[in-house]
Amino acid sequence: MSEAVARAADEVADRFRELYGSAPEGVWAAPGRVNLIGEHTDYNDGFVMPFALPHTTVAAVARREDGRLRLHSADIDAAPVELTLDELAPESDKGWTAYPAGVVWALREAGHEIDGADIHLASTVPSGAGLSSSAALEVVVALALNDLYALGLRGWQLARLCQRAENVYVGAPTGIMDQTASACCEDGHALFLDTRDLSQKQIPFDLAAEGMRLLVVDTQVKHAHSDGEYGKRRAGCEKGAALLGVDALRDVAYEELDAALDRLGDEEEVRRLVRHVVTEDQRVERVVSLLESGDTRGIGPVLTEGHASLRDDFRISCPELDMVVDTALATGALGARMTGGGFGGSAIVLVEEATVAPLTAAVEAAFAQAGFTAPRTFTAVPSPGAHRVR
Ligand code: GAF
Repeated sequence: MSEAVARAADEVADRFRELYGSAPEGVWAAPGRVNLIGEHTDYNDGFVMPFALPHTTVAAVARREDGRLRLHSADIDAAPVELTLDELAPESDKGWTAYPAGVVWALREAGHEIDGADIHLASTVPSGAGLSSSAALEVVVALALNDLYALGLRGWQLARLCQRAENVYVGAPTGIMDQTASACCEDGHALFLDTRDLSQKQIPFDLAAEGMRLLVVDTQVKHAHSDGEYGKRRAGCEKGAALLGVDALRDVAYEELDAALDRLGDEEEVRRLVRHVVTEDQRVERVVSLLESGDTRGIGPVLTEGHASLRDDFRISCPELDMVVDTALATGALGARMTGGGFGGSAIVLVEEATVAPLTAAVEAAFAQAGFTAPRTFTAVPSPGAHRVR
């Protein structure tokens, strides 16, 4: 376990005692994620390849027997929020508590007996940065309750319940990638996930050993998934699948893409969405085979292609994300692209170790010159998925 997580666990346990007057029964951690490749493919039954970040949400938790749920976050300077389990209702809450409360609601709705809980949370996952702070929050609560109530659910089952919490309780129409990444990723690996059946393959991903780094550049442009544009893309993809007579765009083979696009006739917007999803699935498969054949540097151009597709076909980039990508490529990056849902958030940059400093400086200078808020850059190291800390 990392020292940072151990320290965070001590802090949440201490604060839990102050807030609730007794010790927690345990402390759990769940990470944010960065997605290497496979964007907006998850709700099309396609492929994704995220890995867990060292940034985590930690939760100190104890059961209650009175049907009450008490929630507190280290970020909020107020008393715990108190809820009654029987009164939890979808879309009744627009604040941060909707995520943990939604998980409790989804567990109970699925027939699991949860009698109540006291929860104190703290997170180092930047919020609104496209790094899955919401999924980390959901998964840590799901895992803690799974352990305490001995529900016996596996990581992918918890991910499905967390997705349901987000879709139905919170009201954000997201896919399954982020929750599965947080629940199932492994230290030192990227997760090749088939979102249709949640089958998984852990792919070793140790860039430092090969003299490279993956930088995450948080543009500081906040994004939100419930605000419409994400849902519109999802609806457009579903329309494309319906027009093509398939269950999901995953079922359109890359080799049949041109014929499929012809069949879409003058549905120009749907054509662009379909082209992105089908080519993106193929990019994930290319990245997997490049990594498996030991050609890690070869994935750079594939990442960059992915950015062009998200920018031009899916149309979810923004000037700040494009600036990171363009500046990084002009400064010698092996590849770069936006990551996550889009409309802000973060970009990733694959770079030789020696280029990290000049590239970071060039991106900062470009942002300053454009009058953009200064970006925050860190090196992403594949880290453990959700686990019990103590
Ligand atoms: C967000 C969603 F939550 C994911 O499900 C996924 O669709 C992603 O955007 C885009 O790949 O993170």
